[in-house]
Amino acid sequence: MAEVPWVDSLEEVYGDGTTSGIPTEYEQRFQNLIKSFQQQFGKRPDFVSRSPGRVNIIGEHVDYSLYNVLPTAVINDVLIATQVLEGEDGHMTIANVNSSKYPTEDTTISGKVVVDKENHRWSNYFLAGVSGSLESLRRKHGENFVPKGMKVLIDGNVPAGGGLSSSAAFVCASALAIMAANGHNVSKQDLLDECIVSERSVGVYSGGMDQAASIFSQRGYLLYCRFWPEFAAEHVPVPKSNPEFAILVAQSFVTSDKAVTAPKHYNLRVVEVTLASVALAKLFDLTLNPDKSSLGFSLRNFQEEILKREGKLQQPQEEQVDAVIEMIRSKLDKDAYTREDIASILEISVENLEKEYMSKFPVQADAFKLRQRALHVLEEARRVLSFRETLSQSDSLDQDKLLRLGELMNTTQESCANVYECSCPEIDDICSITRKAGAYGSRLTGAGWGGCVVVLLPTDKVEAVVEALKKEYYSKQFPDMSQEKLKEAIVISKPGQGSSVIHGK
Ligand code: NG1
Ligand code: MG
Repeated sequence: MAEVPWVDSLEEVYGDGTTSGIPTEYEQRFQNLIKSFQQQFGKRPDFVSRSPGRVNIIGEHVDYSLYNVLPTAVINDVLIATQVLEGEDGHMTIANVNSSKYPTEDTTISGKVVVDKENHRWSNYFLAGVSGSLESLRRKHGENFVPKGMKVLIDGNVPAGGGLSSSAAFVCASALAIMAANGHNVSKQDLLDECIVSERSVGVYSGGMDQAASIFSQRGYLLYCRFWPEFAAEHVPVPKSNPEFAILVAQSFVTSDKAVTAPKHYNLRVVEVTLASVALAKLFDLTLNPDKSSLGFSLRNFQEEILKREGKLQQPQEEQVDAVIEMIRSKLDKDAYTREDIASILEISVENLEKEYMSKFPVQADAFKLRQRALHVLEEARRVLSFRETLSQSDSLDQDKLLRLGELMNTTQESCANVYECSCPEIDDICSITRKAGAYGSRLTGAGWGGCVVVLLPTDKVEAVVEALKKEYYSKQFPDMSQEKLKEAIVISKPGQGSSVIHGK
């Protein structure tokens, strides 16, 4: 059974490193899961796999262009209590603690797992986890390998479509459960690769940040992720500060389900930045080798090749990024490009353009804003470098540095709203309310078009900011909202622990 090298205790997962123990609700939720499992399946689970949601502090919509990001896991997670069935290979019973909303499903895995994207069922994300893991298990055990049968009971408390990446938490916890059930000693890096592939099977050109944060995060640290030339994660301690600061996450309750809206939003942006990369390469008479991004060509790849040719690879990262910003400004001079415009730059037919860049996942658009999207990515990459630099300048942050970090976050929001066009009026509203009430900075976190806002603020302003949000946002938008829902709306977030297997006790 479970061979994964990262088995955590409940304390390691939910404690905060002090003696204050585990939040009662989390202790209870875990015990209830074990109890319900026993009631439903007549036996204790063999183990529980777990993977958390994440909040991205800075670096929005740059992971799929292979630039660095700075997220961290949150405490909210997906738990999968699992029983391994001997002699019933391939048979999966998939149940949820919330059975009225997510009824139990039975399925048998034999050949390739195809996730039916058209028919969006709650268990698709579990099957997505199965599909990625299975590919890797079959590479090891042969084409005909069938995974062990499993009974699983799932309990997730990451708000769905709320910007904290419930989907990555679900897919990563599922993939981990399959690996553990089949006795596979998976590394975090391999699990990450599988989960990125998995999430693409749901129909999204996923970047990789969410799965990385869900899998690799460590309690008390932010996770600095590099995607170029290979994925690498660095654990950045959260610095002490004077004044003390807090990170708050506020839900807009505008949900944007990426699996549904991707052709006009998320996947379209992936296509736009890919087209910007290949158009720039062509305009600079440069040949790019395919890279690991969804469509094979990223802006980071373009940066590397063009600066190699110009002999500038020794320059600091900041200067390299600035140089590319100038190139974008000088060469991509149209406000919007049609399919014909882009085909003519690339010297291919419109038909081939569509086949190569718009067929795997269809996109719905006639105009492609190559300059604006590329500028957002490079300028955001530049802000991530500044943010990281400010964090590491000294052991402790003072007021000036906190203001600087806040300003970087605010500039990200402006760029997301006006240049990348991935915000929405409700998110803009929350950002301005929190800033007026004393936050250093606030911005959308995750894909946007809804979801939530991450706020950096002095600890002594938390109360004022929460009050302002209740009064100026929640009670205006949702006058009938229950107290319970309101409790879910705002959380003070502490960097949490990444995926692990918890043995049933
Ligand atoms: P959400 O939609 O919040 O899970 C998405 C992508 C990330 C990243 C952000 C934008 C997936 C699973 N997640 O996050 O990789 O690109 O948008 O920075 O596709
Ligand atoms: Mg998601």
